[in-house]
Amino acid sequence: MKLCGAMDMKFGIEFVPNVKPYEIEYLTSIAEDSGFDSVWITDHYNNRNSYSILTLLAIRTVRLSLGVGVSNPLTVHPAIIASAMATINELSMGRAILGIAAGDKTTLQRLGVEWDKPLTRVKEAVEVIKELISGKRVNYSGKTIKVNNAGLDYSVSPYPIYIGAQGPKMLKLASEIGDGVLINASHPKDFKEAFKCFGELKEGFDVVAYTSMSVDKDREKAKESAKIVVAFIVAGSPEIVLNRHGITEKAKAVREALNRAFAGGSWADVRKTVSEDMVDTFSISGTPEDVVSRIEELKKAGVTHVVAGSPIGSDRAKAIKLIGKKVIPAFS
Ligand code: F42
Repeated sequence: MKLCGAMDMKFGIEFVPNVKPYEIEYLTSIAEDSGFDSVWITDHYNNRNSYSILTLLAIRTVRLSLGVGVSNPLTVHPAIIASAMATINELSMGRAILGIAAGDKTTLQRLGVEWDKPLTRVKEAVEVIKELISGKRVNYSGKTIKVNNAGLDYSVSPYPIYIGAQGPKMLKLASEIGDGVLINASHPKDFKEAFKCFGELKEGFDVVAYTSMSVDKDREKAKESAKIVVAFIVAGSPEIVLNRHGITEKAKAVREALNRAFAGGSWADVRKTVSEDMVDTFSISGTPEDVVSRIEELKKAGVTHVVAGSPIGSDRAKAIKLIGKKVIPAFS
């Protein structure tokens, strides 16, 4: 499977729809003009709706692949996900990619949704979605999903399904049933570990580094801009990942500073707890040359697609253009 404009390394851009839709549209059009291959919209109930934003982008772009990154089958029935993405696929003339995962545990808890059998749910949801988008009527009786003679009553073109995965079992599942995997990581060590979890990979399986990126001609400015995002990643990372990078102790200070900031304290203090090695571990930050060199390492580790996520840069429009001018051409 190839995405539009496929090269040795594909490039995507990620937006969190916590800003006005037309800001995302504007930045996406810059990304399209700058040579990116894909755009991904994150999905959380409290932000603007990801499918609505993708509808706007389907109409206003011509080339980019359009991904939801990611939906989950705990808050939305898989048949609704299948149809929403089929509609985006129709509107964009075949550019849709469904990203699906277990959903963010904390966000789901706010809705009273238990993280009950999330791995099984993702597996069963993907099985049902695949059947539905191949035009079949579906009878399915799984442990978490039941579907009785359900079908989509319009002409549907199948689209690729990527699985968002962090844990070892989810990574294995992604390699078995996905067309690609979205891994929230920026460091080659984390991809080496992920590859140990995969089963045999099918031809064209897309290994996506869903990263935090911060690019600027000024290295210090780029790294400084990444610090708050990196603080959240550090605070949310499991012990096994912190241990892998030797920052378990330092991570405690970051968590404490974040708690203080949420209680009315200072965000400048949060920045102070984020060391340069944390920035280098949990983001791709620096000059375009620094970013190229890190992506070369990721490529060696088996990554085939890099998605640039928050903060992208202190000025996102400028940073997207800089990536298009100095980073993407290095991999063409
Ligand atoms: N979450 C969102 O809500 N919105 C987003 O936009 C979003 C984007 C995103 C992008 C990339 C990415 O990698 C993740 C992203 N996420 C997003 C987070 C995602 O939804 C998940 O929260 C995150 O990937 C963590 O999930 P995980 O892949 O680690 O899987 C969890 C469920 C896990 O614990 N997995 C274990 C493992 O080893 O993989 C397996 C757990 C298991 O075996 N469970 C059994 C089962 O059947 O589910 C039950 C076991 C029992 O004891 O009952």
